[in-house]
Amino acid sequence: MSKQESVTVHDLLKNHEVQNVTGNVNRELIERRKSIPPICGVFSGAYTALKGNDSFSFVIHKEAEKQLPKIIRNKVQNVVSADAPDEAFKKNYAKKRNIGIVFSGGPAPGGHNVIAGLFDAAKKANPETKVYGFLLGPDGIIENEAVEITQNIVDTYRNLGGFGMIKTGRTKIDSKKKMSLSKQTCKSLRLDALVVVGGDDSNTNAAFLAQEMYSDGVQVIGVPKTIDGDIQVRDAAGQVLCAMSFGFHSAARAFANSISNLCTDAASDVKYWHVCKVMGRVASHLALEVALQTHANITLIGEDLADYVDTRRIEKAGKEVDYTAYGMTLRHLSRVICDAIVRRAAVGKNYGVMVIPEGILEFINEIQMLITKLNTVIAEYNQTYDTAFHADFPLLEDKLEYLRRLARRSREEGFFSIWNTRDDDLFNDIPEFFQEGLLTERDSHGNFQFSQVETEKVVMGLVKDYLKILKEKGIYKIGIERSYYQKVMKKEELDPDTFGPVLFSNYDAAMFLLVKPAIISLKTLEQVLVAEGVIRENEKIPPAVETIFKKSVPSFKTQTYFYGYDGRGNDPTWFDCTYTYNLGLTVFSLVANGATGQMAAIMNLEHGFDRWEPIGIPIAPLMHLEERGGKMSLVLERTLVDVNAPAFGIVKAFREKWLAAAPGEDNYRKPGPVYFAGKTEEDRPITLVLNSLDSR
Ligand code: FBP
Repeated sequence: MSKQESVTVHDLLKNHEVQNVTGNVNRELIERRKSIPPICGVFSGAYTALKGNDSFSFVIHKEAEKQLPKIIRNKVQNVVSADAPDEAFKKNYAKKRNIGIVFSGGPAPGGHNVIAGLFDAAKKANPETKVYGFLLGPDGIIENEAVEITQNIVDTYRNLGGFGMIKTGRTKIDSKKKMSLSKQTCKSLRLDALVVVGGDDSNTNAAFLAQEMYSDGVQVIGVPKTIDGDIQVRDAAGQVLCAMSFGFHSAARAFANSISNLCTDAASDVKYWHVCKVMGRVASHLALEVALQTHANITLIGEDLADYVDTRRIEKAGKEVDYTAYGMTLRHLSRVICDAIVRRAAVGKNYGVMVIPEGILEFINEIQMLITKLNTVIAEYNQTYDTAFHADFPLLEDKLEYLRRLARRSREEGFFSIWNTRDDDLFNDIPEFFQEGLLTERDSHGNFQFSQVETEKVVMGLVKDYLKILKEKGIYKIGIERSYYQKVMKKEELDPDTFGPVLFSNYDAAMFLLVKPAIISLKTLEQVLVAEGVIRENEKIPPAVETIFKKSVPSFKTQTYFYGYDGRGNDPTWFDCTYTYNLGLTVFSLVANGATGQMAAIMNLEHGFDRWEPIGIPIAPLMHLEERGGKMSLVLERTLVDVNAPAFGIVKAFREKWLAAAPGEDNYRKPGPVYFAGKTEEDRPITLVLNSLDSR
C-alpha cells in the first residue's frame, strides 16, 4: 500500500483544503451577505413622509366599496423626504413599534431583502422597534407562531433567494374564526402593523385584514411578490404604478439560462426537440420573457391563443356565426406546433426548443370550460354535504363515478346540473392522467393548480399523433442538403441530376431537398424509381439513394422539462435585490406614516434606477369579482400579457426568425447565469424595457 493510499478519511476531514471546498459558505454567499443594495434618494434622510397623489384614479367596483369601506377611498401616496419635520412628526415617526411580517404563497427571489429593508429602516428610526416574522405563512399568524427577527438573522439572509428565513404557506385567512385568531395574535404581540408579502390572493387577504383590523389600529401593508409577474398595476388612465412584481426577473433569468443551454445542446446534437414547460399559473409573462432572453424556436403565449380567430371557419359559416372559430382548440394548437416542426425539418433541422407556459390550458376554451365546471361541481359538493370532495373520493375512479351520476341525473330526471352528459362524454375522451390533473384539489384560494397538470404531455401527445399522420402522408420529412446529396451520389458514380428530379419534389431550386411525399418507405421508393425508369424492375435500389432516403425519414424525439421550482429558488438578480430592499424601506415609510390597506411599490421600475420612486398603492380599488372555487369572489385583478404591448409585439415580429425554418444557423441568444455583480447583470427584465416604449 502506498503512503498516499494510507491517508484515512478521518485525516482528510481535518485537512484545510477539504474543509474549504466542502463548507457551506462560498465566495458568492459571502459577497451576497455583505452587500447592501443602493437605496432610492428619498431614503437617505432621517425621515420620510407620504404625499397623497391625485393624478391617479381607479374605477372602483361596487362590491369592493361594499366590502372594504374603510380603505376604499385610499389614494396613491408618494414617499417623499421629510426635510424639516416638526417635533410631533419626529416623535411619531421614531416611536417604538412592533411590526409583523409574513410570506404568503410561492417563494420568489428577493423576499429576504424586503425583510432586510424593513428591518434596517425600522431599526434606523428606533432601535427598540421589533420586527416579528410569522412562520410558515399565514398559519403563523393564525397560530401565533413567530420569531423576532434579529440583526444576525437578517445578515444571514441578505440578498439570498428562497423564503427560508421564516418559510411560507398558502393558507387563506378566509373564515371568521381564522380572522379572529389573527386579530388575537396581533393583539398579543401588540402589533402596530402587519406586512403581507404575497401575490394577488395574498394582497387580497391583506386588504381584508386591513379592513378588519382598522378599528384595532393595526395597519396592514401588502408587498407585490410573485415570480408569475401578474401583479402589475395601472390606474384607470393606463398610467403604470407598478410595472412588475418582485421575483419575476430572477426566475425568468434562471429559466432562460437553463433553456438557452438546451438551445446550445439541441443545435449540437441535432436530434431532440426540448419541450420546456415554464411556470406561471395563468399569465404567460415568464414564457414571454424567456422568449426574449433565449430566442427559443417556438414559444406559446396563452393570451395570444385566446385571441386567435379562425378566419377559414368564419368564411365557411357565411352569415351564420360559428362560435368555435373564436379561440384556439387543443387540436388546432397541436396543428400549429406540427406545422413549425415540419417546416424546420424541411431545412434539415429536426430538432429545436419549445417553451410552453404552465397556464396555457386556461386559454384553451374547451379546457377552461371544463375547469370552471369542475370547480363548481367540487364547490357545490363541499357546500351541500359540508365535507371535502377530494377526501370523499380519493380515487380517480370514484370521482369519475360521481361525475357520471351527475350526468345521468341531469339526463334521466331532467335535473339541471352544471355537469351534463355532453361534458361527461368530452371528459371521458381525454387521457386518464389529464382527467386526474383536471380534478386535482384546488388551492386554498380556489385556484386551479396548473403546476400539478402535465400540460406539456397533453399538448405533445396530440403533436406526436398528428406528426405520425404527417409522416405517413409524406409531409413530415427531413430536408437533405443539396451538396450532401451530390457528394453521396457522386461517391457511387451516380448522376445526381438523373435521380434528383425523381427523388425530390423541389430539385430545381432548393438548397434543402425534400423527398417526394409519395415516397414513404423503401417499397414506395423502389416503385417510384422503377416507374420513372431510373432503375429496372427487381433491380436493387442503389445504396446511395437508399442512404439519402433513410436520412430524410424523421423520428420525432423529445425531452421534457418543467422549469418552475428551480427558478423560484434562484438567488435574486441585482435588479430584484435592489427592488426588494427598496420595497422593504417603502413598507417602513408607509407604516411610520400611518398608512393601511396600501401596497408598497416602486414606480418607474421600467426605467433606470435613478428614476425609481417609492409609492403606496391602494389595494381595495384594484379588486374585482372573479370565479373562485365555484363562486364569485372579490379579488385583486391579475394582469395578463397584453398582446398589444411592445414586448409581445416584438416576440411576434421575431417569431419567424427565431423559428429559423430556413437554411442557416438558429438565432439563439445566451443570457448566461444570474451573477450578483451589478455590472454584468442585465438591469431589468427585457419585457419591462420594451413595454416602457409603449406610446399608446
Ligand atoms: P405565487 O403566485 O404564490 O407567487 O406562486 C406562483 C407559483 O410559483 C406559480 O407559478 C405556480 O403555478 C404555483 O406557484 C405553484 O404552486 P405550489 O408552490 O403550491 O406548487
